[in-house]
Amino acid sequence: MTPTRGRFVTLEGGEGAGKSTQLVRLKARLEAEGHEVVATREPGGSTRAEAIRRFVLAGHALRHGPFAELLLFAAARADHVERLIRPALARGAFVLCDRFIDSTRVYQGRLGTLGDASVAALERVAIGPTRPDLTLVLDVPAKLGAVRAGQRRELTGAALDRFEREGLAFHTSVRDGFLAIAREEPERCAVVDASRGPDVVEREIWAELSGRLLSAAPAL
Ligand code: Z5A
Repeated sequence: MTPTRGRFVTLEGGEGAGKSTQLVRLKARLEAEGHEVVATREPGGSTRAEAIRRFVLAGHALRHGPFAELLLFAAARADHVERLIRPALARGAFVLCDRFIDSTRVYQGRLGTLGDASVAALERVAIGPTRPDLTLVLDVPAKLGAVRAGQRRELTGAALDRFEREGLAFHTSVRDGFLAIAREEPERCAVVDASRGPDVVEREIWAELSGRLLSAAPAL
């Protein structure tokens, strides 16, 4: 019997937008409704992709040029999709992914030097037909995102990664890039004002997800 396909939800936005925070809350809420939920992230999510994540975020890939970095994001994604995301969707699970194709479109495409065509070609190869059903774009002003990311670093003691070293102008362009994608694909993307408190943001995310996906989701 062909398994019922699950639902694929991605969370996107600039640093400090609250993606990881909301992913945890959304997972708990869906599980309380009786759904199987697989929470994952990019770059990463599979053993090989996590190894690539460490290499890329340390800035090692960029030393070999922006094309090498783009190829590594694509290689990580192909492995992640094949080993984790597709099997989970085939079981009928909800897959919640912290960043996915739109991060590449924004950071490597719109803000990079490679052009949209290379990014689009590698996206097709890496994901095939496995596209998000819903993308939640968590939107915050870049300055607020930077403050929040700084607070999180203070708590965790993590060092600045290759992207966090970029300045405010870069992160403002990141925000504009995500908003532009959401305008281009309104049927897939929902923009959520994430500058508000986490409970309000959680409620709006739930309203978007349940309105767009839940009535059609497989009951487990
Ligand atoms: N990248 C790329 O270039 N190309 C690609 O294809 C992919 C990624 C997939 C990965 O970073 C980097 O890789 C990313 C793009 C690039 N770089 N940047 N910038 P990451 O995944 O390690 O980091 P991140 O996505 O930027 O995560 P983040 O900074 O942790 O942001 P977040 O997950 O959106 O936020 P958070 O951890 O949930 O919250 C941050 C802090 O704010 C924390 O202390 C929370 O308690 C607090 N918080 C959260 N929500 C709220 C609200 N609503 N109010 C107040 N405080 C809040």
